[in-house]
Amino acid sequence: DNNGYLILMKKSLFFLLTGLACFAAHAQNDSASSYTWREIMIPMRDGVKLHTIVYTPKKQTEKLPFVLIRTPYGVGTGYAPDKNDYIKDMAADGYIFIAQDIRGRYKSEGGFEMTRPSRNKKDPQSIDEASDTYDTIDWLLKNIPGNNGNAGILGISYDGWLAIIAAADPHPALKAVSEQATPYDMFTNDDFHHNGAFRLSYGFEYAVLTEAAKTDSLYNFGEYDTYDWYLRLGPLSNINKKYAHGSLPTWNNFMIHPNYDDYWHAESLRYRLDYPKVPIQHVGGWWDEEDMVGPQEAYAQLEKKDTSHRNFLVIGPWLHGQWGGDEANNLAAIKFGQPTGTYFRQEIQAKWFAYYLKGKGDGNFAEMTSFQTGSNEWKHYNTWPPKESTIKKIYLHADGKLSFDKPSVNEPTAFDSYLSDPAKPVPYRTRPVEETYGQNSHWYFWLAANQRFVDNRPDVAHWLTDTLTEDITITGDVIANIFASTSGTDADWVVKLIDVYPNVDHQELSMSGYELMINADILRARFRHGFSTPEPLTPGKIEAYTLDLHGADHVFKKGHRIMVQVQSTWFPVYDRNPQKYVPNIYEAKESDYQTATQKIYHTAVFPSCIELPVVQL
Ligand code: PG9
Repeated sequence: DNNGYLILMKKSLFFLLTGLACFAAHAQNDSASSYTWREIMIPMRDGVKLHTIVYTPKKQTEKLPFVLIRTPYGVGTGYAPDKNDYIKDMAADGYIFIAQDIRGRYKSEGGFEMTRPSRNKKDPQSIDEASDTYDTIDWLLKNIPGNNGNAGILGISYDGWLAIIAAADPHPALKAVSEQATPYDMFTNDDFHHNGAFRLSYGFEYAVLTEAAKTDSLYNFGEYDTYDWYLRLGPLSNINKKYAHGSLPTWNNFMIHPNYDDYWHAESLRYRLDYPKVPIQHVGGWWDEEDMVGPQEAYAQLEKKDTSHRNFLVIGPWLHGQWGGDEANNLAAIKFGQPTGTYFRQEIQAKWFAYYLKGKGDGNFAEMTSFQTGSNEWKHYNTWPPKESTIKKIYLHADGKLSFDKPSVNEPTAFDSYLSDPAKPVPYRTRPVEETYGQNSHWYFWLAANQRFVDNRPDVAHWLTDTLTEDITITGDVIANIFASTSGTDADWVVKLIDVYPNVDHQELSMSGYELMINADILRARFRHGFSTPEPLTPGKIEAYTLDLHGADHVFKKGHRIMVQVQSTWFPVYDRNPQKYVPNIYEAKESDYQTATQKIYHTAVFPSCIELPVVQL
């Protein structure tokens, strides 16, 4: 319901802008809290001091471990640890909590650098976020009495990235890490690009948020529906020409690094993670609108070298950070029938830290804990993806049909076609597209929004199964294999896998025919042979495109249908592809943007399909 939306939205905004880490500045005088706090400046190896808040239980009867949260979003407002929904279940066990502003943000000294690259270890004065965490832990062990010699770190999103970076180069006292919604690689996934397609509104607004000032800032668009603003903007170069004037370092880097080059490698976890050096838990949401891919990829990469069983994955039915404070009985309109967020914080997060930092509990954690949607049950897997799933291909057919039968026709006309017009791009969510972190923003839920709002657009193709006569469970990775051609020389392909609810739901009318996206992603076709080697397309040539749609754990229920949608714009979260090949899209001119006729094939030779990891019962 709408009220639920609003409450959740405000909470998410609060989490983001105050960084979840923000325990109480006023807790010192809070007689109802069992924690006191003090504010200190901790010196790093290069002399820069970081603003840090130390929260200690008022009655400490034993030596306690440290739990750190480091954040760019500002510490010092919010609630005491035992009043903060994110960590209150841990606070009940007793820890010394540490909240720190990272370099260059809020009350810390030094300069901020977006997802700062690794330091040069030959230079002892050089710093990065791992060395700042190392120096902080070192200082705490020596200067804060009553500690048990262990430290842990957790955090969501940027704070989660900071946690995994600390684990990549850890202090010996660091014994437990929970990275939650970390970005993995900003060119291939997560906040700034997906498969090379640029996240325009997110990239611009996030650069403003963190780089326009030392504290968080929102851009003043002067209008409510930013879809109009971004469309009127025209070519991307206009951001600097008209508005930012070169003042946002991250935006400037977007403009000069159009391909997957050393700049992107330097900040990517792909090149920074080796093996799990400390026990690490990766936590993510199936509908995380910002960093859904990060925890899945980081887990998969470390798992290859996890010889001592220290690498774990947890994914729930959540939007970005929802597990950090919400009961999460539902995600917008989608109901789970139980408080999945509370369960995570009490049964998974608190127990994880109690075991690794305090030796409490049996340490019997599942390799992968997943909240399976559709069935609405928690599941535990010994491997991820589970070996029990087998790939079944679901194929596109003529007349908008989707089925497990491979197409047998071979007529050259066996395709669906649409005209993609960059002047009228498909909105990624219903308009008005409010500023990402602005008032009343629906940004947070867009991946779980009803896709019916676009399924009858002439520039969105769709295919649909018959009504399912039995449940179909998919657990594992979903991959799209699309055969397509374009009349242009570059293109974007967006593929969505959708659960279509029954036409009429008498119990809950608003869910009738709901089109819930289960997996979706975008590929910028110039990068089909590699993200560092863009290549133009040949007009009319049919090519195979593979899109990793990432993990799912979902039951398409009997009575539902499965839908696939394909489109070539997803605006303004993704910029418009000019559809004419230019060496650098960030330097494209207005006149480079052109319409293109897209064809998606479904013949025996070009059988477009989605690979589903089906669990056979
Ligand atoms: N998604 C945000 C972010 C993380 C890391 C880098 C840039 C952006 C966040 O919510 O913190």
